[in-house]
Amino acid sequence: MKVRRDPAWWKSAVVYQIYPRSFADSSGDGIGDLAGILGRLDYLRSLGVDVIWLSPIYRSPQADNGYDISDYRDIDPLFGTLAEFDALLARVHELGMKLVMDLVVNHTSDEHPWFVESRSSRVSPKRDWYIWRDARDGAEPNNWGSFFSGPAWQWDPATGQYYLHLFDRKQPDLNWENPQVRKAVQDIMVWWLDRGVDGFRMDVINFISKTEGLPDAPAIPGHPFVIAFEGFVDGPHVHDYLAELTREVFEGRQGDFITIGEMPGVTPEQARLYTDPARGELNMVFQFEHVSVDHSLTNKFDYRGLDLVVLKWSLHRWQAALADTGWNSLYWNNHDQPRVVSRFGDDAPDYWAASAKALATILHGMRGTPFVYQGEELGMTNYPFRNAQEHKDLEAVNYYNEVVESGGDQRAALAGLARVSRDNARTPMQWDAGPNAGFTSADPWLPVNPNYTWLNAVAQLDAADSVFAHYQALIRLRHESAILVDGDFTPLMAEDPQIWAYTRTTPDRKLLVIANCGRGPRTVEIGPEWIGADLLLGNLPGTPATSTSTSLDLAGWDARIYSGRAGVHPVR
Ligand code: TEU
Repeated sequence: MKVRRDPAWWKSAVVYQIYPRSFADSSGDGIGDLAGILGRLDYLRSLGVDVIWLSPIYRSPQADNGYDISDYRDIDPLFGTLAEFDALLARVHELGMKLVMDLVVNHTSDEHPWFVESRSSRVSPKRDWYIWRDARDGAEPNNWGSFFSGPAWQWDPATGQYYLHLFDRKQPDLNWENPQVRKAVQDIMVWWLDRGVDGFRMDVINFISKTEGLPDAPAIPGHPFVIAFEGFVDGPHVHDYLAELTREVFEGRQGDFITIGEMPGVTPEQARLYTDPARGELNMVFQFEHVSVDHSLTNKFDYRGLDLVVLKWSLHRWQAALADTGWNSLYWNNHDQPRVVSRFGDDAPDYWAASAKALATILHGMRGTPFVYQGEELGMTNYPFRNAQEHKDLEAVNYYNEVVESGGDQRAALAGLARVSRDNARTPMQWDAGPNAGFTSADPWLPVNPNYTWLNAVAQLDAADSVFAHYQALIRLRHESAILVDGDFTPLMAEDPQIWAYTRTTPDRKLLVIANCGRGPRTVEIGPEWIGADLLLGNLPGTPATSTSTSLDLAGWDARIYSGRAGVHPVR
């Protein structure tokens, strides 16, 4: 019998992101690798995730930890070999999971042969594969700034022009207007799909089409270079390029694939276009609004603190925007974001576990595909940074140097870095209480968070009330409850600065997701319709299995999911 495949299988899936460098080191060089991942697949299977997304493992000079690729068809020796990749992929499939590659094609490494060729001469056949411009008045062609500080242009003395790099100078931007570039990207994707991978997470894929003429961004006083979002976010041809890519790569191909677009600055309106199935572009996008609410928009290290009402407003408006058309990705964490329990939760000992579980409950109760970033399922926290030398990430290092050089406030810069630095997410995975948290037998490339002695996988795998067990339960719920996938989303108490609550409803069922996002207890009126509702999941011991009143008494960081039947008010 022919099994009919559901093209939208990813709507009920949960994705787990691995940052290979920090996951598990089998070779004893202090850096995680593919064989290390292979050895930990049973752990992921027991967590229950469906899809594994690997941050880049291709050959790379590692200027930006692999987001600078010099060969798209090979594995970096740091991580292993193609044969080890094949073995990993085979085992992932045997265990019933899927594997997604990170596709970084807005830019390459400056050491990629395409760029080496492109910079070799102004008449090189690959000159037009990148974005080269003459100087303007003896300086940069426009005022665009790099995400990693300084201008987005690098002077090339040999050929007397600048090239564009929205990220590091070792990450030159490809020129997607050139059809040969688009064909080359399609060929890479086909090559990996032929190898058996199940899809792609596409890095900054809404940056690939730049505004005609590369106009200056509106100036910001005191800043010679500004990140010119208007110049490259959701640009003029991006939808055409993505539709073409999807058509050329996936049309007629058998299998269950997933495509996820990473899209800083994307608006809900644009996200709906990117993910409208009728347009054939992408399955889902990562938007950035909810991870931008606690810092200044022009300087991410200028930390402003959290306003829960704004955070709720943001995620809720994305739920509404993609309710009828399109699809959300749901995430708190990835390799670019500080740890959520330290950021939006409370990592003090008494509240650490409850707040990690509460935030997980809120996210996994929403409509969209949840993503879990390695260590999040253990409630891993931010690293206790004390000085500038502890930061390894080029974004942090460049920013700090810029502050020092411009005579800025170094103390404030360090405080901001400690809160927001990407290295918070990149410390090694905490497997056990042994040396280096069981991550490596050597010196790890980035220090292990000192709390690994009690915060580790082994300590949690045996405990029924662990953060890990809570993630397991949430993932199981996602698989078992169609209402979590399809149910309508309705926010409650939107203006409450401490309670996060919403309902999910289908014609015959309803769920209430409610969390107290603070230390102080709260009594919350939820109305008679929830009397008799069953507790599907809670995060504190002793919560009654059924609600018996029109109000709930919530302890600090109490989070619950109740299940009721739509239109039924049982009388007790
Ligand atoms: O990140 C895109 C991005 O714009 C930011 O999230 C970035 O991490 C930075 O914090 C901006 O301040 C993607 C990757 O996820 C990131 O790791 C890469 O460094 C970047 O693209 C370049 O490839």
